Amino acid sequence: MEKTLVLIKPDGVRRRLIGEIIGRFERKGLKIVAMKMLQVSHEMASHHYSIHRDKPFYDDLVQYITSSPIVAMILEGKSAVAVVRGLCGATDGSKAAPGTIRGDLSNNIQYNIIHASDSPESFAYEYPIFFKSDEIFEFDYGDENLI
Ligand code: FUP
Repeated sequence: MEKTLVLIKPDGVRRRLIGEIIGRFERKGLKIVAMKMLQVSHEMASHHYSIHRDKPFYDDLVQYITSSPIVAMILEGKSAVAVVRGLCGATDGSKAAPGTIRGDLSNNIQYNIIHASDSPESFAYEYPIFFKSDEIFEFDYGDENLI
């Protein structure tokens, strides 16, 4: 089964939206195989966002993701990368479709609540920044035949 990394960013945590967001993933049938609350360091942020290093918004992005705790999780499921990106919606909350997390909960491109890996390759690069291998679980919910 495919895995993807999700970060509930500082605005999502500070706006008390953790439960709302996790509930959407659970209801979709994704499996939470790792989860923690943590403070992102400058070093972690620069590693995670290295692809954006030359962008004009890079400094603001690093300042923001390190400004207060986040919730990181790894979700597993069929086509998890594409399914979770679809649930998140477009990057800019003011343009994201209603029904998506950003479309329903954000109206801003920077404060857009959530990060999700955009490819299996991105997941492979990103997840070790946040999780050690023994923090990722293998288990069955028991409802897999119904999802
Ligand atoms: P996404 O894959 O949808 O999370 O978006 P990107 O990888 O393109 O951008 C990463 C983050 O940079 C976004 F979540 C928000 C921020 N960003 C800006 O602040 N301004 C921009 O113009 C584009 C992205």
